[in-house]
Amino acid sequence: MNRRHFLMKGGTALAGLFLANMPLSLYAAHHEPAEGAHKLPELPYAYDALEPHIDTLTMTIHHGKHHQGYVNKLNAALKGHDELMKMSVEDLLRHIDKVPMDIRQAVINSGGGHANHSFFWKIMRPTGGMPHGEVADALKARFGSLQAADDLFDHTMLTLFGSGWTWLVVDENKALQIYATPNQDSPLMKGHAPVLGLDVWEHAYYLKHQNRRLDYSVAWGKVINWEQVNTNYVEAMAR
Ligand code: MN3
Repeated sequence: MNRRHFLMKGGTALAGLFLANMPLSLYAAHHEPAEGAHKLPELPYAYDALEPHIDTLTMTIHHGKHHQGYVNKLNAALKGHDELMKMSVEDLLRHIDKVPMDIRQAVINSGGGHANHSFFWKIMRPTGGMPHGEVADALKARFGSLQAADDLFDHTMLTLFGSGWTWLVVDENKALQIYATPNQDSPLMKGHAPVLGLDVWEHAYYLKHQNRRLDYSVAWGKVINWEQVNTNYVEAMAR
């Protein structure tokens, strides 16, 4: 078997080299601002910064249209619920059983979409890198090796039917788990803390990779911000 080393593929700083010469303003300038407490976070890098691994047009639409859409729908769902509107989206999801039934599924979908994407942008960066620190040690201890963790993550991602996410989380017993969730369901709803997550909706990869989900995961493996992933792990263990 040809092993792909998705978690172990060091990144390369090729940002910008393959920048398509396209009018970004056509996409970026037309965000509809959300009415309400929740806002679209700025990306911590430019739309073209993850090229050639994650392409500029995908990033532009994914952040400016899809993520903005989740923010807008979350604000719309919470309209008139002033106490809920004051809560962070993470706390809403952690306490989803307290959200009234008539808006609960909307908060799961749109709040989950907002939280998941806000998390996702932060665990990528142009220079990628290799797993290191406490999270690398924990992956080896839990799954036997980084390769075994990599294999399980890819298998979980490839066998997810339909749209959803693949996660590495710290569970309620402070143990690492790898699993998939459907749609925009957040691990926060189970009391789990996300450490690493991959968006496996087609909008995340179809423009560049079409139906080749595995190619997408390999490309993504080159732009993982392992500093942030390690921070996520350390903070989850300290909670
Ligand atoms: Mn997405």
